[in-house]
Amino acid sequence: PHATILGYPRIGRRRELKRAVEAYWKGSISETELETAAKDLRAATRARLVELGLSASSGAVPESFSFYDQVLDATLALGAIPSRFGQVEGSDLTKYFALARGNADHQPLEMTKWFDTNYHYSVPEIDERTPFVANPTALVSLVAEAREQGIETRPVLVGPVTYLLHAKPSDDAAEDFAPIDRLDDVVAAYAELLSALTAAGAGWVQLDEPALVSDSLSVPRKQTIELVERAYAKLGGSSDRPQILLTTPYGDSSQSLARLGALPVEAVHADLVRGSLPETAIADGSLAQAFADTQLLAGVVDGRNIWRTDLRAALAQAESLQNAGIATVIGTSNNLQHVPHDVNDESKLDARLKSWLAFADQKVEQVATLARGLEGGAAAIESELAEVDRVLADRQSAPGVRVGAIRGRVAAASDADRTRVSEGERRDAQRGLNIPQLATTTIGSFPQTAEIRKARSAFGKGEIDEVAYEGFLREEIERVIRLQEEIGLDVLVHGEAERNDMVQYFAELLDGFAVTENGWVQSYGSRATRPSILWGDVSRPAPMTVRWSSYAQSITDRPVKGMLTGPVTILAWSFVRDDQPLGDTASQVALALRDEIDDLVEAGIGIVQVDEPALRELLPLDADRQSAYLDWSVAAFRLATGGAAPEVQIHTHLCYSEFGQIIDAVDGLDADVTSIEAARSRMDVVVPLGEHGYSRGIGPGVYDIHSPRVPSVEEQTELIRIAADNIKGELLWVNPDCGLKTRGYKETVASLTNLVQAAKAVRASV
Ligand code: THG
Ligand code: ZN
Repeated sequence: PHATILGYPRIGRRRELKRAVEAYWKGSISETELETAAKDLRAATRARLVELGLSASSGAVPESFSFYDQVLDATLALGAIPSRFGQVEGSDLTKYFALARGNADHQPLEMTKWFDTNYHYSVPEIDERTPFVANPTALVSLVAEAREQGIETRPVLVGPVTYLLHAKPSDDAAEDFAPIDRLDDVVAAYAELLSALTAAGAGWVQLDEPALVSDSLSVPRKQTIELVERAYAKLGGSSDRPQILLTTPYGDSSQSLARLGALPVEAVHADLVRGSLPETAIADGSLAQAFADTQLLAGVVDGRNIWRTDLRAALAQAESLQNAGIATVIGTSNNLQHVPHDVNDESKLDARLKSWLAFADQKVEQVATLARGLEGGAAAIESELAEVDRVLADRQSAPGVRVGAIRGRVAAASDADRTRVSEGERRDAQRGLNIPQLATTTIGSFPQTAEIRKARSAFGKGEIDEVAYEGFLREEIERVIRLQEEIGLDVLVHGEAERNDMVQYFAELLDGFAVTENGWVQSYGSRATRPSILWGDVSRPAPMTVRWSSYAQSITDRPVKGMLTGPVTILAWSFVRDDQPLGDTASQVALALRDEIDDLVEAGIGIVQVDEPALRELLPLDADRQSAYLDWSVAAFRLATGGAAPEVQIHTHLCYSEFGQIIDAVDGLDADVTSIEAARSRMDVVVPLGEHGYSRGIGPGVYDIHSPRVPSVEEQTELIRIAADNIKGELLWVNPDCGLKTRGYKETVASLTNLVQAAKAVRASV
């Protein structure tokens, strides 16, 4: 292709897709109306991409729309409907949403993280008998739709190896079955899809194979490349197909790049932001030889962050490939679905900060600019290069980007600052908190009612003043405290009614962060978040949570937990500056939180929870980089919490149960109590914890908050018993799996009442 991007945000500049899809789910618009809204959105996207500089011919415009998820799209295109769904009546779209969201009779497909991004995909369920019958209807109609618009488009599909390596065996599969065992069958279905695309007139197709850059999959990387060679020998060998672009976003494919170039495909992409150039293979000519008949799509524009690209450096990377005799095309490192639409939709951002930023539309322009540079040399884009030089220099020297006092404090932080007295000494010091065995608590948030959202929005718009808003929140806190007392919980929370989001709330109060108006990024399905922008040195101009926590503590005799979001999670769910190591940035955030903990304790709070649900998400795909990551992330948490006196009990919360890979790191956090998800896996985690000899407080969730179902006393009693059989009563806490923010009050009260009863029942018998 010509200069291109791997994909573009599909939710719409004003989340048009979210609105249409949710209206359809509610029944307020018809399927035809939804299809029309989607068609309009796709047409607007294609036109915009051409306007921003992509060619309308040669497949430069990717067809990366999805109603819900691109992996689910592949499942439907392959006809791989799990047999547990039986015959779903209705249109393709009805089936699609039944898999995505479940229906009256069926649980939805599970959702999980896509590589190391904040995006969640629908996990395919495959067994020995899963049918693979190509259903090209949706793909083919996109090609026709684009042609009507005068654009020769490039359909995009998750590739066969990545698809199967991200599937799980269905419940019907034999013990020793792995989805990748079905590779040949799946490849045959892909071949049919490609044939149908050729018939529809598609000149190019994009097949994404990021599995090639990951060490976190069920097969080792050296086997992944062999699987890819097998699959593409077959797919590429067919003459009845469009030209193939094979992509490897999210990491480093330099080790396998020459082998990919030798495949019978027409173009191979490399992520040159996360990955590197294979210098030796360039120098000895072997890369050029492998790419003799293949284009190399150089992913030099970063699709994972929102900073303006250093165009000179990007051009130099692409030129070094071109000068080595390789047919080089400019592209992005990955699909732009992970960044917001357009910086120009932000009217409230500081103008100077704005000039440093590039969202999806600006990244497309950069790709087009670099393509002109690659063709005509640096001279052809001199004014753009000069502009970026100016912007980058401005960013270097702008006030707030480097603050001496903050840097000095980080530099002075020592291991002693990250180390509390021994666990045993702390446990003794904390006896004054009078916490019973099998203590009951919640994770932090209580239901966010329509009333709460209304009040927050009214305050945001200036419709009610600070005094009125504060009064509202105090009443809400008092209500939540009384409710917890009535239910009989041991350790209370204030409920977090003041927080829109557990990261954005802090970003709005810390220096060094900015928040956006329209910077939505899809998280899963119709849901999105607005990641904050961490642009400068971080500090805390004033206490952030003390008002709410100390008020809550002042109206009850029971202990109230202070509630903070940890440094790693704040980084993971923001767009973070790219001009210094993440670990340095994390230390700054940690020091701000450390001061907050001091202030909370000063105000009479004896227990502080520092949540790190994203600790595992940021774990690098590349095995070589994992231990360095765990070092700085654990160090940041310890810097945040290490100043707490022995009497102060530090809690943390992690939103998952499979922490086998990081159990030593969790231990290294040195928190007094850790709550984790466990109900859905029926306490599977407690056995390995017992075997590991885990000696800190632990709260495996006994109430699955992901559905409105109310777990009975018996059910929760059984889970607590399993936990108590493996973990000493003194260490064991009883709590839900996660925060209650997305739940309604009715089921919350019923479930927590049962939880307290269940804890009492087990307490009486241990
Ligand atoms: N906060 C942030 N990032 C996150 C989570 C979070 N990433 C991972 C995980 N949690 C993602 N989960 C969700 C769950 C719900 C929603 C988004 C991500 C959601 N969003 C609303 C929507 O799209 O309608 C918008 C919310 C709003 O108005 O702010 O429901 O907790 N930072
Ligand atoms: Zn959680």
